[in-house]
Amino acid sequence: MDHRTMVKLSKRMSKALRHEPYRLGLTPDGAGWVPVDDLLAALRVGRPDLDAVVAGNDKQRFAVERGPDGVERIRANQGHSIPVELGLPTVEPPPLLYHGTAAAVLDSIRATGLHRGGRHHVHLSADVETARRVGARRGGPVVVLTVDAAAMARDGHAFHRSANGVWLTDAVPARYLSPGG
Ligand code: HQG
Repeated sequence: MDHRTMVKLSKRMSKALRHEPYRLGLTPDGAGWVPVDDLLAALRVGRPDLDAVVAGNDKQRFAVERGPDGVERIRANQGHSIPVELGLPTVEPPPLLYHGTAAAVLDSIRATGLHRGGRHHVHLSADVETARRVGARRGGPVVVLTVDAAAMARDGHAFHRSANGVWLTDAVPARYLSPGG
């Protein structure tokens, strides 16, 4: 499969597993898993293509495993808007984390902090380069904010790390943010 086709299928899989499973007749369990065969049927794709996307995905967005019932299942590692409980443990974050976003929303973030919007968590990156890439998805000028994760953890904010290395927290009050990364 060429790169473009792979990205297209990855986006369809993300949409199906994170945002619109019900529209496709899929019913994820409480932790977001659906049988691989159901996803293949819903998206009308073959197993080799799905495997190629899971294995070759630049951000390791998907996990495939055999469930307790012996059925192979798949879920998105993060980024859901449907209600799921990923069961990620609370972990100690590194002292600093980063958030890349559009320069246009900087004033709003300064005023009210980072909100999770339609997703379950605010997404933070472990390094500046990744944060810059995330912000660049919006088009236009990018800003990278530094998050004082150590202070947040000290103050009782919980952090989780998704299977693909994205740092997740409920919200980041403005006082923990500083411009630049
Ligand atoms: C912004 C991709 C105004 C926030 C990425 C962001 C990530 C505010 C947008 C993952 C705000 C939400 C998530 C406030 C937050 N005022 N704007 N107070 N608080 N925002 O897409 O972090 O490719 O839900 O800055 O790599 O951009 O999908 O979050 O711009 O890991 O796997 O509200 O999505 O992963 O946008 O990206 P998003 P995000 P995938």
